[in-house]
Amino acid sequence: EHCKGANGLDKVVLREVRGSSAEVYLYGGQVTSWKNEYGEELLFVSSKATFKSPKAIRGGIPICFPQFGSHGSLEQHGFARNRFWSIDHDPPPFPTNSGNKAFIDLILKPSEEDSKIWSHRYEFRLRVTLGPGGDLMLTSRIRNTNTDGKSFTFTFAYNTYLFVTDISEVRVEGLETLDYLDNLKGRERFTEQGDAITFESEVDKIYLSTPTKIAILDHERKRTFVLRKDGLPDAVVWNPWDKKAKAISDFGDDEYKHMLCVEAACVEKPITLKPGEEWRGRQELSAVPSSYCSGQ
Ligand code: TA6
Repeated sequence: EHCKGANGLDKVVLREVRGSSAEVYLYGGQVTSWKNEYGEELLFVSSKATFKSPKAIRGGIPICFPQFGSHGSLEQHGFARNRFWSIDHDPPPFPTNSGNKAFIDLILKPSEEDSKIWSHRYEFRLRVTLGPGGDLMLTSRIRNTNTDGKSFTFTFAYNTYLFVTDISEVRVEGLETLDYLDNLKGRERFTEQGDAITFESEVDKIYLSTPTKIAILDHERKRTFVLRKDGLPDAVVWNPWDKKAKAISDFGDDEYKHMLCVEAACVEKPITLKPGEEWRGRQELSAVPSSYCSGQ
């Protein structure tokens, strides 16, 4: 279903028979809503989000490409998140069959203006799929279509804003004992302690070479998000906490209590594609009652 969203921006709504749904804006190729079969919203979008170019939509799943963060010559998190994507009506076949699932294919190619800031030709295909159980899958395929023989290099993240009931009651499992780069300390490298991760102040870390499965436990709601990833070795965890929240114009002062970014990413070792080569990166999210997950 293709319709108009906030500020008249085009969006696509995916619905699954049991009642779960997702919304994808062509602006940014950005998922802004993911609801379970009870209609409960699972992603965080700020009440102050602007839905207005050139600012990226604050929440949902912005796509960071071709640069994650501010390390590099491009604007923070690259430009994919504030470009207008198109519906890809005839995508090349995917190896995994999307079967009877609800999905939409989007595509981003560089405009002439874009070529001035990043002088490469590419085709970025994004498939957003809502699985029969309400799982949300994002698959990115990025192809180097340069005709001048040049390779290009990029970093990437699915900047996923999860909605949580109370950040101080949230636990992340799967990242303990890993090395991380601390964005709050100039990307210095540290090693995480042995316990599951909990939150009591600002966090902005890039965990390196993580397991493919990360669990985010929302104790208050007795809900566990399970994030699975493929082709994306790193995982970013971010919460701005109170002080940083106040400094972000499109983010409410107290909203940090209700969000946590956990992001399948590729940051430490950038990806290089030769002309004709394609890279694929996938993030899959499911939300299940916590009891369901215990002991796993
Ligand atoms: O994903 C973590 C992060 O890179 C943080 O460093 C923080 O700045 C956040 O993204 C938000 O960035 P943004 O450009 O959307 O304000």
